[in-house]
Amino acid sequence: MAPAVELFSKCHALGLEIMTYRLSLNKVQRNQLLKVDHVMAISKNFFLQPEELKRPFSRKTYAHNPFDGWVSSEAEWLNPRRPGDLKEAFNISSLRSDINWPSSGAAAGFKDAHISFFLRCKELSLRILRVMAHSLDLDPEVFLSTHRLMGSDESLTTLRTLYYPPVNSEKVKEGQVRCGEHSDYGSITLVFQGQEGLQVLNRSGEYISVPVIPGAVLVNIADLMQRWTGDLFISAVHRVLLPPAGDCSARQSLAFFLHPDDEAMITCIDGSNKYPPIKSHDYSIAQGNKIY
Ligand SMILES: O=C(O)CCC(=O)C(=O)O
Ligand SMILES: [Fe+2]
Repeated sequence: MAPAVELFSKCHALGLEIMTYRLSLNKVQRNQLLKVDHVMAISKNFFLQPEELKRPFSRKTYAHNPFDGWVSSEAEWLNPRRPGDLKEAFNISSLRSDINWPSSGAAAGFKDAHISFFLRCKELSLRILRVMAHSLDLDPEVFLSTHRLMGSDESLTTLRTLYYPPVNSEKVKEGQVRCGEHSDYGSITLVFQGQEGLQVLNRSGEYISVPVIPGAVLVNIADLMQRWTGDLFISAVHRVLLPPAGDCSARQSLAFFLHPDDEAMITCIDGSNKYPPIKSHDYSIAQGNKIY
């Protein structure tokens, strides 16, 4: 059995004790992914600019997708029971050439770096979907037919670059964290951590810290994949807490949220009605609206 198939099969057989999987890549893939550092460096240049230079790219200024664009600190709460998350983000879902992405000054190269990273993640995620289907003894193409429109206005698949600024402990509100507890809504998410901080909830109800392993990509199962597979894969609840007291460092990460195409109907693959059929776009928009 190929190692990646075995990895997913084992996770499934073990009852998904840790619901996030690490996928180690071969040398060629690793070289491609070294560009992670480049994408993070360009993102950081964008985030470190004064607010007035970032505001023109704010979320909601893009007609094609209400989630695309810059999200300022405390404007999003992934756990609505906590105060706003101490992070900034920039979301990209459409690769249309007429979109007004940051391009001048410190943000030169932002658009090209992110678009090419989006395309690399797209290719990798299709391969992962094939492996996941294989690990469940399903037709390897079963998930692919509904992931054909990534990068167009008919798919919510999103590349998100995240910047967690240094924390000023005197200004932190009660219960405030860098990224509140949540699961992602689509099919899978690829996560690239620049620094540690991400924690994933296991079946025993404990949060486990996810180490940073050079050359490894983290694959998080998201909600629609759980519904689709009737709980054979379980979506991973995760969070990023504040750094330890006295740690004034910033943190960066990149997340590629894979979503089935907008019109795809997600129906349990075993033919059961464990979860009623739902349109991918309807589910994700409803979930997305809860966090702002
Ligand atoms: O920063 C991270 O490591 C994870 C971010 C995340 O979970 C999210 O934006 O959905
Ligand atoms: Fe997440």
